[in-house]
Amino acid sequence: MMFEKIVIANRGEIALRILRACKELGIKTVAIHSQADADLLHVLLADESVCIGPAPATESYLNVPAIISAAEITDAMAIHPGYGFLAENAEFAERVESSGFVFIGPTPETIRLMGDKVSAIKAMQDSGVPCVPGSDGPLSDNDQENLAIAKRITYPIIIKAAGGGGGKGMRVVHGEATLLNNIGLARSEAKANFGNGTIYMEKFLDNPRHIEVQVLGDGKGNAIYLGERDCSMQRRHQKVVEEAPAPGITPEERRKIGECCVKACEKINYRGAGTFEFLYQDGNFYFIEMNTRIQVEHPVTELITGVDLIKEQIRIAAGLPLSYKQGDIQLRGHAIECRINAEDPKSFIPSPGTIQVFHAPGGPGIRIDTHIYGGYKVPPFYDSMIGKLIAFGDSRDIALRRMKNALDEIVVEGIKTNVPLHKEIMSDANFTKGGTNIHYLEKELLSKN
Ligand code: MV4
Repeated sequence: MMFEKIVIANRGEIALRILRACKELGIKTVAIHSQADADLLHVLLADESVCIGPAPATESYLNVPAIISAAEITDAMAIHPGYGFLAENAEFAERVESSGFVFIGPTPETIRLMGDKVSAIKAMQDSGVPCVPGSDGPLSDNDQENLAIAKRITYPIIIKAAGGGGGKGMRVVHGEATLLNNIGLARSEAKANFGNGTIYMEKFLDNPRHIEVQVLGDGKGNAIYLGERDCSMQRRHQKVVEEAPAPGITPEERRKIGECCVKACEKINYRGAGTFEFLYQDGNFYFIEMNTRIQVEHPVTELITGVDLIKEQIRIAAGLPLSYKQGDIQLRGHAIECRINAEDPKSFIPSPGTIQVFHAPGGPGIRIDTHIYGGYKVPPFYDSMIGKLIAFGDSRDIALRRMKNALDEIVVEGIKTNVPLHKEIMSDANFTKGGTNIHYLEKELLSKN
């Protein structure tokens, strides 16, 4: 039975994306927003809107009681968290469920299992997903043990926080002399940053690509994979460009790693959309963490599979079966996504303000997921991403050509954006060849300027 009304507990382009999926499914929408976001496009388009607090996210989009109250006073059935904010917060998912609403996402248990990087790795090892050689569990406070683990793994090694992820709380150690001191520092930083001093160790991979696998699970033991995305073009753990499929990955590699992920999903009864993050180096995949949310870059997968991932999330949460069997998933063509940020293209300093002129690019294979419009005021309180420009084509070359043309067409006046950086990336010889690794943008492309 499909929901009648859903609360969209997010803002910006993903809130608009969720609203569009709801409208296609005939579901009424409730837009919650902060006092600074009353002029957001999805707020203007939603059936109902509720102001839940002042601008700061802690007092609005992270304000659990206010979000739950908004669902109660509008008599909604479910809450979609989008990405960021509370999307991977197990306590929020629990509060939503215990308040009588459906959390559109995995169960709180699964969110917690994957939120702890040590238990996530253990779960993956138990179902045969290839992981990075490492400590296979948390580091004890026994110096001799830790020295022996690092020796077995061989240097350089990387120390990570179990409560970390997304690049927070990592330390690379190149030799035995500094290991124990770094373990001590990592443990105290983990405790300070995540309230959890648990740390673990892995072999440090020095030139990996970042490739992630998209999955959908119905929560009843069935799951499918929808190919992979290459997200290696990143700066300080912020993705800039993503694409699907990953250049150079063969159909055989795709099938093998995809089936591994599906087996893991079936074993834990995974419910909803999820992403398995891998490092890819020397022809091998190494699992590093799992994201239990829809991701910013989901459109590139939608374009090469024809699957609407947000609609699937909502259907799964409503207890409906997956719309597809694995055999239905055929990848066609290539998609590239450029994240458009309101920031200075050289300094990356955020550039909020009023958009005087906005002209969206178009033509065959061009999709733009954005909430901005002429006259919209980009607030300074939140993430600087104002949209995603995605180009699809039968080949990577066509997608690339279409992206370059779209970047020449797009007009955003009144604020600075990183469009010039995207033009540079799309014309870069190595990016054009495909397969650049996670260091390329910072070490090669940006260091040239
Ligand atoms: C690594 C690694 C090299 N070796 N683990 C960064 C964020 C989080 N996803 C894990 N990360 C990394 N883990 C091992 N064993 C390098 C990174 C890394 C990275 C990974 C993916 C995308 C961008 C990155 C940027 C810097 C470091």
